[in-house]
Amino acid sequence: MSCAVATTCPYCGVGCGVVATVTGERTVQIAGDPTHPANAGRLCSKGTHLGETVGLEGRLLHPMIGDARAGWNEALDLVADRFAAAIAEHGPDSVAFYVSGQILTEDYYVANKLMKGFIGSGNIDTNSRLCMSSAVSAHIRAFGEDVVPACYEDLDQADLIVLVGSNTAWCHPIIWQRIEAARTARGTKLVVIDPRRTETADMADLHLALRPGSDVALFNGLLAGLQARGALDADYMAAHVVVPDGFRAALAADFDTASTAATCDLAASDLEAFYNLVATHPRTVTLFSQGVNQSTQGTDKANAIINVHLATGRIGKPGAAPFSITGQPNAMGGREVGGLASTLAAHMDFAADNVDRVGRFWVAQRMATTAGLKAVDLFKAVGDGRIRAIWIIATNPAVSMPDAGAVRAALAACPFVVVSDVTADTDTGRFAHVRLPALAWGEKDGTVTNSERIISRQRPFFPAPGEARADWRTLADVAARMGHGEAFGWTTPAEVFDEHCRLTAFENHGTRSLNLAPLIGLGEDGYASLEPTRWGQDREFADGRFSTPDGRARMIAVTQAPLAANTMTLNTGRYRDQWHTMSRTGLSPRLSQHRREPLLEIHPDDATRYGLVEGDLATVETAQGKSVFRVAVTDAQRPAEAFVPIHWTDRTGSGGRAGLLPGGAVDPLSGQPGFKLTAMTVSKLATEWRAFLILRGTSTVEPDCVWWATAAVPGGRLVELAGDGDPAVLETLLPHGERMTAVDPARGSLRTAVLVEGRLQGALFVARDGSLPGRDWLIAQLSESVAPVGLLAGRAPGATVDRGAIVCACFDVGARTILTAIAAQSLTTVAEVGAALSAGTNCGSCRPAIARLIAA
Ligand SMILES: Nc1nc2c(c(=O)[nH]1)N[C@H]1C(S)=C(S)[C@@H](COP(=O)(O)OP(=O)(O)OC[C@H]3O[C@@H](n4cnc5c(=O)[nH]c(N)nc54)[C@H](O)[C@@H]3O)O[C@H]1N2
Ligand SMILES: Nc1nc2c(c(=O)[nH]1)N[C@H]1C(S)=C(S)[C@@H](COP(=O)(O)OP(=O)(O)OC[C@H]3O[C@@H](n4cnc5c(=O)[nH]c(N)nc54)[C@H](O)[C@@H]3O)O[C@H]1N2
Ligand code: SF4
Ligand SMILES: [Mo]
Repeated sequence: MSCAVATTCPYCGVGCGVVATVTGERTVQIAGDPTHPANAGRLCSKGTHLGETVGLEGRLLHPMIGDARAGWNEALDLVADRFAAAIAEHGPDSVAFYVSGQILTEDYYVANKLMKGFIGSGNIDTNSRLCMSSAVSAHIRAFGEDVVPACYEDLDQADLIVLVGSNTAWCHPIIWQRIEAARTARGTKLVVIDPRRTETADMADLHLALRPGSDVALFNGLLAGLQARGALDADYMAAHVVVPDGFRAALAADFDTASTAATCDLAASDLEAFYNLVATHPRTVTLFSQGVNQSTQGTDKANAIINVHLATGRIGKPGAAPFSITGQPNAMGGREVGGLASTLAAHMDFAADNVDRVGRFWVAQRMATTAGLKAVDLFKAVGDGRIRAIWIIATNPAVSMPDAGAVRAALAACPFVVVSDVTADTDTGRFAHVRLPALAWGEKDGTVTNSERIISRQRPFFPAPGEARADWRTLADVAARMGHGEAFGWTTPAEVFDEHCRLTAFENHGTRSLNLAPLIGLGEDGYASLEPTRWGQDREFADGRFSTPDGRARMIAVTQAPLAANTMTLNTGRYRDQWHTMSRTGLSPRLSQHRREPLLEIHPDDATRYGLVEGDLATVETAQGKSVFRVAVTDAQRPAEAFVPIHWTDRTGSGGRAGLLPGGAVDPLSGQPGFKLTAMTVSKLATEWRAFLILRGTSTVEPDCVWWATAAVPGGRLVELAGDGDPAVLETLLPHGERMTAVDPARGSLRTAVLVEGRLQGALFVARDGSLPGRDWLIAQLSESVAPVGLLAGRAPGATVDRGAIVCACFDVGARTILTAIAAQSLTTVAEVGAALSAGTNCGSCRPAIARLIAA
């Protein structure tokens, strides 16, 4: 028997509806939910391949104390005792929670209530600090409340979309598809502002590859350019906005196009084109994400963008809004419950009347009265011993925090570390004294809120595996053991949700836009059948009233911070088909095909300067640390600027560790780290040999050599390696079986394959002159029942070329295949390539890449 369950994708903040149909014990068929307003049935590559990530391999299924399995009672007693002891001895601020935009609203609510109402500290922060806290600060400064005014329909209705610091085609692909549709349907113009020529930028009408960090200058310049063109809305400002004295005069005096062009390192003509586009398109949406937020001037950048919308009255109207897009599936839900150290609860801050109000609602025993430590400061406090017990839930800070080496040292020195996760072996989990197994997507039950304020249900379709439990329940059990059983006595997530809704409505009187009164009293049945529901208006502030005491928005006078002198700088970010520290996407062979290794992307001039060629290994070093990456030379980078991905961990490679590199400098208002701009040096790493290893099955290896990186492939794993000395030691990594070996001393090559009953179990190919065959044909032999003769040639008899790097993950189509078809069949459009090869016709995530191949 199988039945379809409507749930929500666990990856990005687009919040797509998913229909899951269970087909076996741990197997499920995934489809987009045609009735969900966020995606209307579409899914990107990550959503499409969710079914490949729900197996139980690698799951944490039992509580662990140290390396020993423990019972829940024993583990929960220990956590409660150690937290209580630290609080008794050193006060409430000696403990902390570090949580995540990937837990459900119900989990978040319980964690926040426990820390701020019963432990009595503000020390609960979240990975959302690293993600969109600058947008939160900017919203509060401009609107008086952290409210995203827009909805996705605004993208369908805009005539101009400006993407700032957002690689939308890769990171929010279903929003990207809506943008593509709007361009087709109504000719919407697209401007992309990003120092890199991403696949998103490649598709734009205008790409402004600005100097990193210069966004404030750019948007101040835009405002001045609009003023000069008479494109500001004086009536709107007079009625609804507080404009600082002298602000407009200063704009006219300080921002001529030539000086803005110089600051931003852009052509004046491109700036004029940008100003003209904005001046002539009242329906403008400015969508922004990490190129704005993850900056030591992130809040100012966001306010510079919002200023433009306030000055033109382009807010609260169809197709017109500043739109901060969220990264994680429930980043927004976390903001709603108030799970950031700098907020209290339900869009209230730590003002005395709010502390009193929330305290009465919770019947709190010990209210926090001031904000707690923000993530970077919080881990510093762990490091210097002020925090003596920390509970980390659904995030991997040993990888994802800036200066992750210092975070590791802090965790290693901390007297008591608890980690709640779904994965048994994570880089952070290795520092835990206690590990608690959580329910994963497909098992957990609750709500999430997406970027456009739509609350959707995540519904379970698998039973809880092993002894895994919902995070909210684990938190409530610990609260009960600390003596707060009554306040934490819910029996279902519906009861937690109801309490959260009641707090948002409590003594609200229209002072907070966030008011979930319509969702109070749903009961178990109403909660079970809850349809996606947006809170607030479709367009907030449509009436021109903001959440400030006088109802007016605030324009903020922001000035461009000085930009550092000319050194090589490092930018970090995401790959299309991987999610963060790869604990789930890394399990999917299809998703792993897009980029199998962590690459250092650098401009050809820099490659020449540092003596690097495509495929070399290079060490990137910053003041904080160093790590090794594979070199990819590309003119999509500006000179003297390099890019690396954030996804690789100690579990997936010895290099590629982006988190070790950025420093701990943060935005002074939001506390968000400046992940995108770090001074770096680079040097070639020469090794005596290169190798790759193919292994059947999912077991992982952590080889001892200069460099390695591993990826899931169909039927097994691929490991790329490089090292010095005798490579024969690598043969110990091969499984047992019948061995075939070929050695070519002249070329310094060694090739070994292991067969069992004729089936390939593993293969090791080593070369000293760099001449290794393509991997794909050998990987395909893992799926054959009999390995072919001539296996050690590494390619099919007679074959000379492989299909190239995989472009379309859904239909497994490589770049060479696409290029050959384009040439042979004279294909000129993405649609024609789709008709010929199917590539790009399912999730659509690879369409920008196909367009680039056609252009080439
Ligand atoms: N495939 C995939 N999708 C994801 C995620 C994932 O891990 N993988 N994670 C999700 C999460 S949590 C988040 S937060 C989002 C992030 O989504 P995005 O913000 O789109 O992703 P990033 O790659 O971090 O950075 C975006 C761009 O900012 C640019 N940038 C760097 N510095 C500057 C600057 O000074 N000014 C400007 N204007 N741009 C700059 C970078 O070059 C980069 O291309 O993605 C979400 N979606
Ligand atoms: N250099 C650099 N660093 C960055 C960024 C960058 O652009 N550059 N981006 C930052 C941003 S925006 C983000 S959002 C962070 C993301 O960084 P992290 O939050 O550290 O990354 P994830 O891999 O998503 O970690 C989630 C963990 O939670 C587990 N998990 C999943 N679901 C559940 C659940 O329901 N319950 C529990 N208990 N565990 C669960 C997963 O197994 C995984 O171990 O990285 C930040 N770090
Ligand atoms: S865009 Fe992709 S990753 Fe994001 S919610 Fe939708 S299907 Fe999931
Ligand atoms: Mo994020």
